[in-house]
Amino acid sequence: MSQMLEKQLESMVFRFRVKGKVTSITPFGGGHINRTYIVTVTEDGGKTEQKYTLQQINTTVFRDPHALMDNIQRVTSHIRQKLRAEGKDPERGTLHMLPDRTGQYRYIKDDFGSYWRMYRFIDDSYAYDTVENPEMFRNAAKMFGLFQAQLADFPAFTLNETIPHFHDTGSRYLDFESAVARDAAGRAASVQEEIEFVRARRKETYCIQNHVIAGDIPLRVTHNDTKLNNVLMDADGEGLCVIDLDTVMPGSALYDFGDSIRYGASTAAEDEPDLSKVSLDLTLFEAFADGYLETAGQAMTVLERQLLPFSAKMMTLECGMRFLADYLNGDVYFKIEQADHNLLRARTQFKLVQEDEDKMEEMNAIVARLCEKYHLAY
Ligand code: ADP
Ligand code: GN1
Ligand code: MG
Repeated sequence: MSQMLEKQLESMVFRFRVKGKVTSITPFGGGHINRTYIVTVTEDGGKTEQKYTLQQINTTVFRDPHALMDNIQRVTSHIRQKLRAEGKDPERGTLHMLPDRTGQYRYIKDDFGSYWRMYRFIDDSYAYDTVENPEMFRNAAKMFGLFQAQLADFPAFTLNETIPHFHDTGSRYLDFESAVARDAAGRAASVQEEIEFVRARRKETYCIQNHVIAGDIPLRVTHNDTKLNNVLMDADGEGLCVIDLDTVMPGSALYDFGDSIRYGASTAAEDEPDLSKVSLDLTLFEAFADGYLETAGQAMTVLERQLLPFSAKMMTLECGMRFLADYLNGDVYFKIEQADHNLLRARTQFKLVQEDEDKMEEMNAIVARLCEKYHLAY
């Protein structure tokens, strides 16, 4: 990091309500959208130390940062109240956003038009990029399910849609077809096989959204980006809280479940080039479904429970389409580290979709069995 950037970041820190001396600023995390820095601030000549995460919001992706921060403020306040009522520590159970110096806003707009926010860093917490064992995945599921349960009485419709049609897979399909038609980067001819893979599944892309519109599936407060590394765990591997709340919006619980399976139940990384290493691990699927049904199952409807396995396939197909569309558009959305990064990502997702299809019956049987375990209608 250049010295100039470090100075800029340091002056940004003190535009929030923070006292002391910045002793380090380090880029952190491997997200595809925002930029995150860990900031350490000391006071009393180094006697006390507090860490923060400073984040630059990607305003190309999130066009209304005010609306986004308003969502986060309201959702974290709601969870904080719940935790206090249960005698739990809100400082470890949800994110704490810092106000600016005036106390009026919870973000800063800098001279270049960029938006910044700061959270208290939750000490002794761990975020994992890969599932190390089924128990870890089960604990993450319990946290995402708990998040759902904590917000069950929050009026979902009052939240801002930070990215309209975010998990509307049918609308994502139309975006994908536009990208193919425009072929902005001249890459369509080289990915015909992948394009046809998506097209063969066009009809299914409308399924979940149609149920939501028809009212068969309830609108809930959903996280919408339920990767494993968006749950913080403590040193014993127990879940602490759900983070990365930019995409919290009104949505379906199926989005959260499906996206978690997409990312966490895969045997390989999202950008693994060797597709023979990419498959769906049913033990991990079961661990997640178990944890999720334990904390959120009671509040779910029968149709939601029945569609859990299908949601894994849909969220995976959707993400693959988004990666492929971005590849066709010339890599304008997701951060990339190599020229074909988005194509590699798309290919792992399509391999997983194939796996989901091959193992759909087994996934359905697992959910049916777990519903029996938790005495839930199926
Ligand atoms: P991104 O959009 O880059 O995924 P996140 O908000 O998920 O951004 O932050 C990236 C990483 O930073 C997380 O996976 C986690 O490791 C860490 N992190 C973020 N906020 C906190 C926090 N308040 N306390 C501790 N760690 C955090
Ligand atoms: C992005 O920011 P990050 O890396 O947690 C994306 C998700 C995708 C994910 C794929 C706002 O999430 O929707 O599923 O990449 N977030 C946004 O890894 O588009
Ligand atoms: Mg994240």
